[in-house]
Amino acid sequence: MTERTLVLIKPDGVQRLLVGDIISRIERKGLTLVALELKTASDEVARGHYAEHEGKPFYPSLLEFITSGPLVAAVLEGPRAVAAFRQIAGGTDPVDKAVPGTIRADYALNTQYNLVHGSDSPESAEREIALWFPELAG
Ligand code: RTP
Ligand code: MG
Repeated sequence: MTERTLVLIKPDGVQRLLVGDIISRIERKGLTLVALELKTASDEVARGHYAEHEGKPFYPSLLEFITSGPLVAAVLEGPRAVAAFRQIAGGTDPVDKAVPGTIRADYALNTQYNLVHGSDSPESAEREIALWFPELAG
């Protein structure tokens, strides 16, 4: 059964010229790009996207970071797309958790500036796709 996931290449990935590399990894994994767009997150979209983290100590700096410049938003499709993208992204902490060979382990040092976001469940994916690509929701 096919599944969709919402991916962001965060502003650090755009600034560091890693967009091509990250998209290449997605394509090599076999996930299909359904939507791909350069966007700058409004405060409203950022708050909606990271609502689950409201109140946590890192929330204000997370909002500032995610709205700090252009990012790439994408919808990927494929079997187990949610887990498949999180596998190639690696764990949240790029040093302690991400396994070598993953995007975060290979290119990041810092838990905040960890280059990519991937939905954490099919339900989150539905919600996030509706937020970032309302024309695709449903
Ligand atoms: P994401 O939502 O961005 O895909 O990352 P994730 O599921 O691996 O991690 P999550 O717990 O959802 O955290 C969301 C993002 O918040 C930043 N963060 N900073 N300073 C910190 O301790 C901390 N913890 C999380 C990261 O940018 C993380 O990806
Ligand atoms: Mg998350």
